[in-house]
Amino acid sequence: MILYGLPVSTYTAKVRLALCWRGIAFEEREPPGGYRSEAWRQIVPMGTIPAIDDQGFVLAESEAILEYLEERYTERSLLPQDPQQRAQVRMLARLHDLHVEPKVRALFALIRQPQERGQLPELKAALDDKLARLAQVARPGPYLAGPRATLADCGFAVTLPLAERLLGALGSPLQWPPSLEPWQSALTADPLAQQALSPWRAATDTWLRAAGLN
Ligand SMILES: N[C@@H](CCC(=O)N[C@@H](CS)C(=O)NCC(=O)O)C(=O)O
Repeated sequence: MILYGLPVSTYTAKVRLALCWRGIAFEEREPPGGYRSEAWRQIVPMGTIPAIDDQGFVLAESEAILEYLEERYTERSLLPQDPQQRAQVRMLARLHDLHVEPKVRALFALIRQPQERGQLPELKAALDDKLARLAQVARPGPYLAGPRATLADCGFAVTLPLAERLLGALGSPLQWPPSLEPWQSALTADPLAQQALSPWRAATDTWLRAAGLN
């Protein structure tokens, strides 16, 4: 199994975390020519990372990758057995990709372009609203969908610490909704999660330092 991605990429970290939680051996490579390049678009036409190559089967889109891994490998599944619980996990995973992650990604412009930082209060309010909504939907136990990690946790485990890191660097610390605090503590104490996220954390720190932030 090859995972194509970059250390700083949040969606690469999402898939890396699933691979680590599942115990699936993989080798990580950078996309040939870089993401968005013509060379990479010959392999993944949309030019995005991550993608996997499983013995010649190439697949992009993180959620499709995670679902493929569920069907291809049965050990240490990240989906519950019960249909309603499975649906709840998938719903949370989509909330991440469609609603929460874009609000975190919107902060990237403020890191890259200091002249944009006047937008911080507005962008932070939009993110706070999404987190409050997430806290209404998810009842951490301590993972987002119950006592064990599921597909629902993979994206949020990257994106919410990233939001905390970016807002801290921009001088406007994130206030976690209280019901998400046990989830945050569970991830911090989860060795596989920490191992999977460490390349991404280091790359994020490097990115922020290069932008003159800490
Ligand atoms: N929906 C895609 C999103 C992946 C994504 O946005 N990846 C970023 C890096 S974290 C990327 O490739 N950006 C380049 C682009 O969108 O052209 C997925 O889940 O894999």
